[in-house]
Amino acid sequence: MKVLTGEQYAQYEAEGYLCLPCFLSFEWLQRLGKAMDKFIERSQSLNVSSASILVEPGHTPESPRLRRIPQTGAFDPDFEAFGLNGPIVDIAEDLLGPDIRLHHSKLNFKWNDGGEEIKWHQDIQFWPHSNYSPLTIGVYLCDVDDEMGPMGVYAGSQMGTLFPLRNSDGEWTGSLSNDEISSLSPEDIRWCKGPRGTVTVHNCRAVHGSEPNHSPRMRPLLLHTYAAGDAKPLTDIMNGIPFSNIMVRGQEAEQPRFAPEPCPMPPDWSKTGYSSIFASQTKEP
Ligand SMILES: O=C(O)CCC(=O)C(=O)O
Repeated sequence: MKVLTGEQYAQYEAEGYLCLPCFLSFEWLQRLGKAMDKFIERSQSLNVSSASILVEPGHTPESPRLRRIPQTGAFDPDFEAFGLNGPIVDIAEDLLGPDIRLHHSKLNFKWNDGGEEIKWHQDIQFWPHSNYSPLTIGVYLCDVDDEMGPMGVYAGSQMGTLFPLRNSDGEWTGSLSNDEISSLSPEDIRWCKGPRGTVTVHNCRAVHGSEPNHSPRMRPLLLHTYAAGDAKPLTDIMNGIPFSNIMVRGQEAEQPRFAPEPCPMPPDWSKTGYSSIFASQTKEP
């Protein structure tokens, strides 16, 4: 093991998530904080979203409301270095083994005074792979408390049902229905929060989400999804997208490994393009 303890590994296997308070070094937090600040500054010349900065409805140059930086490493060298070989890649190696692909990355801001909810969902149906190794590692770039919409995970849900993320008419919603949520036990929810530099890990099958941020403080969460080298993506959602689908350690497997349990598929986004979980969950274009 490079950075995790045996106990942490066992917890991830059993519960499908980890929350590691103050995992990141001060030096990394400085570098990532400066990178984040540059995007906030740049957003002050934008009226609408750009390729590198997605803004919330209500954003103005004078009063920025950032929603997300997609493909972080494509737009900033410190984000790039972090995703390719930062300390979170050691966490990925402990959990996935030596062969690791970065599937994608993003910085979710959840701006203060109303930053949006992310409804309960599982990730793998957005981008099915041949097996269920993919996991997402998050880093809070500010202190995060209960009021700020921390990410919540249903512990153990990675071993349960894979929900279709569609409504009763079969339309894609990108989230669990109320009936599906009520099949889960609320006492299993773990809210992942902590000081700046706290790291979260969740498996691609784990049911997770977060509430709106009504606090006066924004909640930036830098997210990277990694998969084992033998997990083959089954859709082309990330094809041609910079800083996505790249091996960061070891070798791609010559033969993918297929898990026996089938995965519900998302809509065919090959013509329209995929925009974001926010669009899926709110029917924004
Ligand atoms: O930003 C969050 O709170 C959760 C992010 C998430 O669930 C996702 O992007 O899949």
